[in-house]
Amino acid sequence: MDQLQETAEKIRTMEIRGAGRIAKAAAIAIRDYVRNLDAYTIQEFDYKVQKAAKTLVNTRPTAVSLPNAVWMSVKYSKKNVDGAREEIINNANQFIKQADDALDNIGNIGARRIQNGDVILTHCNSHAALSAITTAFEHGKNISVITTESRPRKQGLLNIKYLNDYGIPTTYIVDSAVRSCIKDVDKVIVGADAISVNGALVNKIGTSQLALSAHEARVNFLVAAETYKFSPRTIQGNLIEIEDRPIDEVMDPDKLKDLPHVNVKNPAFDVTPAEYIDLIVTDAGVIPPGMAYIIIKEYLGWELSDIG
Ligand code: RI2
Repeated sequence: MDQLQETAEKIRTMEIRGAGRIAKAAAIAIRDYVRNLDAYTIQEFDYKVQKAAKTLVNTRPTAVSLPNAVWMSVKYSKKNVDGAREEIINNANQFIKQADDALDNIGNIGARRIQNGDVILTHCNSHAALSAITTAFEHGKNISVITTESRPRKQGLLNIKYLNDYGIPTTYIVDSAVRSCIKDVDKVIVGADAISVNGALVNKIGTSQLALSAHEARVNFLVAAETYKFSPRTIQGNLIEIEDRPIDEVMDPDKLKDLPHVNVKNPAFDVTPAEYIDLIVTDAGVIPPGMAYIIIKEYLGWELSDIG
């Protein structure tokens, strides 16, 4: 369990971050845990697997990719320990491959939506959004990017390093500069931590303000999201929990000592309603947000709506 606990801690502290990457890290952790798990009975095996799964799922509450990856991995039908072990290892490996393939597919499908000469605005650091952007560039499209800083953790710094390595011209702006820059933008492309059955997007805090600005300026707003980022539980009316992160990500708590009337909030995500989203680029193809239910039904299934 030590290694699994270590991965869980890295996800919780965001040493491993990004909705896709935490899902993959969790699938690897559960696979490796199960591989060496000692259990005399299937009941003991099941108890330990469920406990390990919950340890991973409870690290971050918002990105639905995490419970989807874990619950897709730990399902088994065999009634003996070795059979169940093998099934879980196979499921996890399948998920890991699916996650890698999904990023490539999103790159190719998303790149077709990007035109030569486009200026693309992105927010936070999304591998899925960057896959579409860098693939378009590799296909010879002459594009440039504007990236927000993405306070408080400044994931925009990851974007400028990554895009610079590709040789893609990139401009770095503070989050509050979005509205003044939106007139220069052809498309917004962001990632997703979760997409609900009604097509609403949960993504890094600031995404919904960006979507409002894009809507006002009639700039297309695209979301790049693997099918496993759709939330089956929202079919049953469950809301997606928004993670509140520690305030020391925003400011030094010592500065508050002499300010007894001041409170600091640090919500990590916000919700962008479906009406501000033009398209969702998934690994299964491009959909309007109103088709989110189809993705959940076809690619995730009802089973996950009870647990995931
Ligand atoms: P990919 C991130 O969450 C950002 O909100 C980003 O847009 C989203 O995950 C998707 O990222 P955080 O872990 O899976 O930085 O596309 O809180 O890489």
